[in-house]
Amino acid sequence: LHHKFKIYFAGSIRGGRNDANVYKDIIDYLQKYVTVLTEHVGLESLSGCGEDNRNDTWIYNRDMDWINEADALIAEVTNPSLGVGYEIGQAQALKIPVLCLFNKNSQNRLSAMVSGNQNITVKNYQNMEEVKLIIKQFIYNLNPDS
Ligand code: 6IA
Repeated sequence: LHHKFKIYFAGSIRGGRNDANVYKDIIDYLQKYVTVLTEHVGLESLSGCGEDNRNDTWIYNRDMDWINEADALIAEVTNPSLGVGYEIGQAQALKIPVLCLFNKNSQNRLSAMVSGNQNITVKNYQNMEEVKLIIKQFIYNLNPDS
């Protein structure tokens, strides 16, 4: 694991910010080992309307550039989000490895467009300790030499 490794972290913004604290914990953990391109996703100050001083075209273009640059995409998918689903599809089209994390204590059911996709890794978790182990294994599998 090394900091040159770039991770695009995806989590719901306009889809709802109920799990923003979880995104922040995941980003904090990732940043010990790798570069996270999207640390704003974990900002508690980012409301459901988000970075309102920037327009949506700018946000879309920047995020697509970052996905292009990323070595892998990790998405927290418990709270449904159109943007996160779109990013997962885009990463997959670019053949970038994708890990999706789903809290199995949630009442939500994960979209079959994610859970049924054999090309991406979907892991259920119950707590941050499990998330950390899953992430460590995923990154290690991508880059066992580091
Ligand atoms: O549909 P959603 O808003 O839930 O999509 C969330 C996903 O799209 C995240 O993983 C982000 O990477 C991306 N995304 C959505 N909105 C933004 C944003 N500003 N800044 C950066 N990435 C974003 C918020 C825009 C806004 C609410 C003015």
